[in-house]
Amino acid sequence: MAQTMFDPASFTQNSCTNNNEWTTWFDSSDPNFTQGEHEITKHIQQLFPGFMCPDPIAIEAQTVTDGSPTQTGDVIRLTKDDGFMCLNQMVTDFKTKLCADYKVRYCCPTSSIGKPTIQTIPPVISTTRPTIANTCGRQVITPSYQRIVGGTEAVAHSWPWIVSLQSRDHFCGGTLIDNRHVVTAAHCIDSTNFRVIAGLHQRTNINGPRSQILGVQRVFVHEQYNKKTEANDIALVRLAQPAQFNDYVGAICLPGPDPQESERVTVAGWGVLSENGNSASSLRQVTVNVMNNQAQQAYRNSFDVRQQIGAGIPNIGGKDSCQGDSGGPLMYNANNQWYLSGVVSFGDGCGAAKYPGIYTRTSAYLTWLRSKMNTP
Ligand SMILES: [Ca+2]
Repeated sequence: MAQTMFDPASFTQNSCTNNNEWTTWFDSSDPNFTQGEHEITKHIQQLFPGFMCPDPIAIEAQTVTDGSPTQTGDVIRLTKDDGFMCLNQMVTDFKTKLCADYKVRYCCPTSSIGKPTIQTIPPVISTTRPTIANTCGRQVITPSYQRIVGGTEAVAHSWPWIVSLQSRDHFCGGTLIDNRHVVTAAHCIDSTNFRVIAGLHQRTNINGPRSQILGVQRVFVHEQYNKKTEANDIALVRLAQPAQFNDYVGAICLPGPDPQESERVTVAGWGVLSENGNSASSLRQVTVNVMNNQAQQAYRNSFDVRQQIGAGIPNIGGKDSCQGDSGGPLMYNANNQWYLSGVVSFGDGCGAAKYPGIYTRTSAYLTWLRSKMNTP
């Protein structure tokens, strides 16, 4: 199968000269079985406006691992305007072949790199900020960046997208992805008989001035959620009334860039402080590192890196996240916006060394989430 590395095909590595130059490499998505693998030009322009240009001259694609796109056997399409697409999932005989992970870069006029394609929308200081790509994942109250083994109390309202699912008390965390929808873990849901509390810091202060108590209209649990293996541990909650966005309540971004091995990510929740302990009274946070390799070794039979992320504190163990944090966010900061990279799913105890916490990889479920968000 003919595979083009450059578009236009007549282009070569050395063609990008004179007043043009190659951008940095972009790897904005990971391959998965449902969606294949895509590095979309528009998406990259939105995600990395400082490193991209509005009108690229050419595109180059390579595999992330060995830089050799012609060895993979994937069915691909490459155009500078649309980007890179692996189409295995659309072609008979290729449906079961997982696409390799690709990265792309663009040849751009030097003067236009970093010139945003989309006009920057000025910050709206109102209670009705729209949840478009420019405003999601940005908080008014700056979070603590201290890295403390075992976690630390969060700065109040510095994670405005985190919500508490409560029946009698807090039982799981969740994350606002717009003003009507909360992402949580499938294993958190056994009925629709709970409330969602936004704008919360002290777990029990649900009648506080910044708290919003929101009813539940509908819950979508992933159809392939497997209680035994915790595969597809993701659910979407539709609120009965929209959350009011303000300085204390807002939405996180959906991926977006995915954190790579050993990169830092942050987990926050009211989860128990030690195994079989009590829930925390205030929201807590901990910074951990992506440890997919260790997760693979620790949970050989149940860890799938295409659909899950492993994260913990290398060599020290210490607390990562415990069961009370379930459903809450694994957050990744890229270009000053926070992304919902994972949903707290399971772990072997609370931060035992060599057993990273396991998170449902949100980027593998974007199509699922969007289809549920659009379901009446
Ligand atoms: Ca990729």
